[in-house]
Amino acid sequence: MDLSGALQRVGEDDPNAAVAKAKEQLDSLDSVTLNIAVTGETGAGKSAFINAFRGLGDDDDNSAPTGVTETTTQITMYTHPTKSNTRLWDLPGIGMPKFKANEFLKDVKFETYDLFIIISSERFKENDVFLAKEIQKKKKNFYFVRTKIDNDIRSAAQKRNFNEQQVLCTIREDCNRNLKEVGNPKVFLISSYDLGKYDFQDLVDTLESDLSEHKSFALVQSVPVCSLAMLEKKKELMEKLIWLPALASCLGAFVPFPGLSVVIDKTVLTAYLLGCHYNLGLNEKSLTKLSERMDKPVSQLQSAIKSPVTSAVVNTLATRPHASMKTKPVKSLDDLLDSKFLVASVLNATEAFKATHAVLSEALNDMINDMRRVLQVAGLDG
Ligand SMILES: Nc1nc2c(ncn2[C@@H]2O[C@H](COP(=O)(O)OP(=O)(O)OP(=O)(O)O)[C@@H](O)[C@H]2O)c(=O)[nH]1
Ligand SMILES: [Mg+2]
Repeated sequence: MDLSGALQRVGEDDPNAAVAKAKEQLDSLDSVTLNIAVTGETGAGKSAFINAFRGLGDDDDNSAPTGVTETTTQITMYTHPTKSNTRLWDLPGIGMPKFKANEFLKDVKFETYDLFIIISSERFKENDVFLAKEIQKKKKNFYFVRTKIDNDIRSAAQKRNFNEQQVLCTIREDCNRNLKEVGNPKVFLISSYDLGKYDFQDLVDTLESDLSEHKSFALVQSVPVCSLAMLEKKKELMEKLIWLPALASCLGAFVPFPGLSVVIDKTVLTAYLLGCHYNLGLNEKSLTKLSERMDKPVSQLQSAIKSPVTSAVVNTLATRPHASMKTKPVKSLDDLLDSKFLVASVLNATEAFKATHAVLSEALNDMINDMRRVLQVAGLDG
């Protein structure tokens, strides 16, 4: 996209006003809230799903307590660790002694939630169908998730003539049998302990297409990079939006005298790149989580990170130098950006936008390639 395309997107002819508008739009993208309610019977796997969605393990700090004994007894909100305006609500299922159907309807403020996920680890029951109908009445979307699929596959694999697709198909049909009354909705089969498998990606795709543009952006930003397919999804979204920080960073670029040196707002670029780094799962916490899950040393995953931009982000974030960086000097993100703009000839608004767009695209592409290599090393590239 060139400058005139970007100006058209924000609906402004005046470049200076367009920059201000682009900043506003970036802020509003950042501040949009997404409220996902997760409900289902006790032990169904609500809390484990919420933890997985937040990229946390069940034992992490701030994770939702999980267990075989009844643990969720009141509505609890969990914010996303890096995207605090994505909220997951742990809703005890209907039918629990403490949460009878009429009390549930009274207590649950339907308008709070953008969508409902109804979880079961078995067949869906009368209460699930009842709830879906109530949600339907309130004109909200609901999605059925059949969880703990890894358990089903593990036990089925013990049998002769095991065929994974066949097992999944049988579970799906079995679930659907009880959901005819609510219009035969699609049932998403997932394992909270392996989101890269089964229907999690399909669930995210479906939610994304049902949500408004801003909310779907919040959704895709917050889902963990559990597979190569999820990484590609994030890449697509980030590339689609790159024109916005590119335009927003053209601060002072539009001086009316051609030939005057222009100013690029590095704080916008830096904030955007730091956000991408988190969203792609390149931050230390996410890599540690991935290393635990895939049983690979974190140093091995980190060795897949080759781009100067990712190293510069890590360097900018680090309070102490990283072990792998002690040997080679690494630029800060600020210095790296300076060196990129030094080679670009930025004399006017068109060139300023071209330069910020190119720098952001290249940096994003480098980070995505880093994450692709990390996934390969982790064994998640299949
Ligand atoms: N194998 C496997 N176990 C799971 C999965 N999801 C949850 N579990 C286990 O199932 C048990 C119950 O999960 P929770 O997430 O605590 O269930 P819950 O719906 O929050 O239960 P309550 O809080 O009692 O309403 C825990 O022991 C989890 O470890 C999954 O996808 N796969
Ligand atoms: Mg729970």
